[in-house]
Amino acid sequence: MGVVNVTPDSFSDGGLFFDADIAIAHGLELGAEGAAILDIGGESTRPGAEPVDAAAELDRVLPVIEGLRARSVSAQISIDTSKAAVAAHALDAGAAIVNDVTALRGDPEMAGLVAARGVPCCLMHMLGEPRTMQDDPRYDDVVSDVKAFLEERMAFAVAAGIGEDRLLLDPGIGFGKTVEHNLELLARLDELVELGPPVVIGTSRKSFLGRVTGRPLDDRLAATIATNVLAYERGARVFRVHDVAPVRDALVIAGATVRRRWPTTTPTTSTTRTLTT
Ligand code: PMM
Repeated sequence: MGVVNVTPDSFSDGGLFFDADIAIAHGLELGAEGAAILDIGGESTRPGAEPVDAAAELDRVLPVIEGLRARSVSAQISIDTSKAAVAAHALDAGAAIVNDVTALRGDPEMAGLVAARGVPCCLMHMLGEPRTMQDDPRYDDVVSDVKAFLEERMAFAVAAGIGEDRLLLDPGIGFGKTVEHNLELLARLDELVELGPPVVIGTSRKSFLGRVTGRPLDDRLAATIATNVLAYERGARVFRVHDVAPVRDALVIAGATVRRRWPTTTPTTSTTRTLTT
């Protein structure tokens, strides 16, 4: 999953793709690099970020979704929003997945919309809200607490009419978590995989990588790759990243090693070879 943040203030790429044409070109590039999903977001969720209203968010994301669809991008488009009105228009414009960092808690209309449209939906864990989430987050046991939260949100989604087979789960790395919490979640990701739905992981360039390696924002690719490969090995299946090409290569070789099979072209095709020895 390649990230296209159409915001002036996102954590790592804020302002870079705020212009629709530049965002579209970037999305096409990530698609060409092998992204199966492009995650388009119009509201920053960085720690301390102020919310934006639906109209402003739509002005940012709709031209990008329409532009990508008009250029027949083969990747599926996911809309990163917690507002039902934004999701509805994005789906009308050709998005096919809803990525809701509030796990259907942000807007009372969201669950009904996702159920009615029958689209996949990512439920992400966040403690508190972006403005305050990094103010001394605490858990009894972070993995058990996040697991219980995701289980409860799954039940809520299913009760609202969303098929369990439409759900994706995400522990929300960096969303109300200390460095230790993030490391614990990654180390024990297999416990969240037990819940059933595919697990999404988003570590790309995040600040805990900088805290651990001492690297600035623009020098965290190696750390991003390491965490994604570990997450893959522990069962994660969707990897939300800014740098698609290098992470794709890392995941292709990780997958080939685990399965002893490898794709002949890109990870999005089904043609595979099997080792005979
Ligand atoms: N992280 C960000 C935004 N949206 N969605 C999901 N499902 N998982 C994440 O980890 C996630 C997200 C913030 O990262 P960015 O500002 O670098 O895009």
